[in-house]
Amino acid sequence: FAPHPLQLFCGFLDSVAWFPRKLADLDSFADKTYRTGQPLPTISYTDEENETWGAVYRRLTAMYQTHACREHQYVFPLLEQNCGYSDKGIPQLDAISRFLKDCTGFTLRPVMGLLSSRDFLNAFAFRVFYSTQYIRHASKPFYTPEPDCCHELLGHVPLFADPDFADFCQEIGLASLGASDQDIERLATIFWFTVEFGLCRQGDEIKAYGAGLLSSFGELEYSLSDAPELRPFDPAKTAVQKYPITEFQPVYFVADSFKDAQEKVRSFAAHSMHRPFSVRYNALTQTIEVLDNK
Ligand code: HBI
Ligand code: FE
Repeated sequence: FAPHPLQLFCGFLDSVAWFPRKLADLDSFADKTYRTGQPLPTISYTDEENETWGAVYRRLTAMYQTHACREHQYVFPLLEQNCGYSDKGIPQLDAISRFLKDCTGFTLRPVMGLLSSRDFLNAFAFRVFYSTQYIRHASKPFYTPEPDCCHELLGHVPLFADPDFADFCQEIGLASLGASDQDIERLATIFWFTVEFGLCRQGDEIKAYGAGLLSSFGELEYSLSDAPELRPFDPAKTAVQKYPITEFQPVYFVADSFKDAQEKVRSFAAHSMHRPFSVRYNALTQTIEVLDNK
């Protein structure tokens, strides 16, 4: 056989963890719910599930005008116009994924539960987000310990439609390809304090952009009160900050902008991570190019 162009010899790849180099490689992750190219499954939600969604939707959207960053506020009405977002029922992943693809090239894949940090972060290198489709139990509409569709669709999705935020997420994903276990841990912590619980400076104000905040009315209120400690986002420091996972965060990190945060993560990956090569995403072929020029 002639070798496939992606299989050409790269000696240093033997020394790092396997990573996806083309989009369809994501199909080999542990969760085999979905294969590249398939339509996204449409779910029939029960009346009770749609009512839980409606209660969460009304409560959170009432806070977005005062608490959410401007990018989230800009995109949200577009999701109502284009993707069926409303308090009447849970919107479907297929329409949302097609909308995001038009905005920033992001696409969604369905997933049954938590992936490993490595698999979950690696997918961001391809602008792919793994979204759960189930919803929290109706008995506790304002609490969930695990991601559910309220968290994914109200917290994460709006920001993936913003070009600078999409670039920022992909930068974390690219840094995670072939990273050591210790570096994956550091990137997962950066992810936690940005994509999940990030605050950002907008003019004279601080606003929320993290999905964990934008999907929890209690913590959204708390995060912008006087109670928590705020520190400037700095990847080297943020990456080693300890955090609780079942209580409100005592510390939040504030980004100056998504562009600035992306630049900082890029520099962190180049100088503070231990990888014998660098990578680049080729959007035309949807493949990762491995560069031997570290
Ligand atoms: N898997 N499906 C899914 N959703 C997440 O939000 C998620 C995950 N795996 C790991 C993870 N989040 C984070 O805790 C970080 O490790 C990236
Ligand atoms: Fe999340």
